[in-house]
Amino acid sequence: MNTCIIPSELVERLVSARRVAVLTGAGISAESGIPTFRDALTGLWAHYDPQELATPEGFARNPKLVWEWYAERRARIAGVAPNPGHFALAALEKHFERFTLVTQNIDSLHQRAGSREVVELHGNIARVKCSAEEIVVGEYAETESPPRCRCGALLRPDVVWFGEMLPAGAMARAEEAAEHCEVFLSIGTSAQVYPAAELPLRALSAGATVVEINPERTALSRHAHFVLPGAAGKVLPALLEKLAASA
Ligand code: BV8
Repeated sequence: MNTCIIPSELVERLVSARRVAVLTGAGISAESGIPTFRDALTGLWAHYDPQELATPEGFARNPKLVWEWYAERRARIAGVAPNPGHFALAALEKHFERFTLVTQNIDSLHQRAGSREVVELHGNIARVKCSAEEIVVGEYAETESPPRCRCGALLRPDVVWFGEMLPAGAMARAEEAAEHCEVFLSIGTSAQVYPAAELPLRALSAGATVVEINPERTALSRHAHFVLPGAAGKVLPALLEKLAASA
């Protein structure tokens, strides 16, 4: 029996909502065993600042170190599975006319859990692109670290680094969903990185009910209508259970 408390007023708003938008961060993948971004530095990486490594300057300074940091994270992601939080979000989709899942995560766990409309704001660690031509490269020989594109330039992860623009299409879809939803769920994010962190505030300004699911308080907490203090893997199944019972 899930003991998470879901306010009945929130359930009522969800029952009457036609469009829901969601923003997830590293916290929803924590229960799958993926360290959150801030503590993603284990072992060799313990003395590097992720905001140093996840930058074009960091890659230019030490491409081998950055490539190997991503290779290690990619290997870790390959060994984990979606958790009940991911599966609950995939199941929530069918309760609404529009359900847009915007993620800051690069781990594909939402797609692997069955979520259909996923907007990846920060790219995906499974993809690699040419650092000069910016095109995704499917096949490449790992003869050196990092490997090179046929054009001779270094290959890099197809993720958005600090100081880089987000994919225009992804941000536009995310903003549209935030501005036209009745309920916005912010799940497992410290709400510190922009422009992603703007999305719940846009939803708030557009009149949506904003809900935060996070064991800790964040910069968003004081703005949210509902703060559900718990792990996504516990709170989301409880929310789904209440909604299914009320539908
Ligand atoms: C851009 C991909 C235009 C790579 C990432 C000053 C003010 C405002 C903004 C800026 C500024 N200076 C610079 C900026 C812009 C900068 C920014 O926002 N910096 C911040 C640090 C201040 N943003 C950018 O550069 C973006 N581009 O703005 O372009 C521009 C260009 C130049 C200059 C200015 C503007 C690009 C940002 C994208 C960076 N790429 N990821 C990779 O992964 O390697 S960001 C990375 O960290 C993640 O993708 C994520 O988006 C971000 C934050 O991580 P979270 O997901 O929130 O995770 P975190 O660890 O922080 O928190 C986890 C949360 O989960 C915690 O709250 C925890 O309590 C909770 N939790 C834990 N367990 C659970 C849980 N919750 C639920 N259940 C659990 N079980």
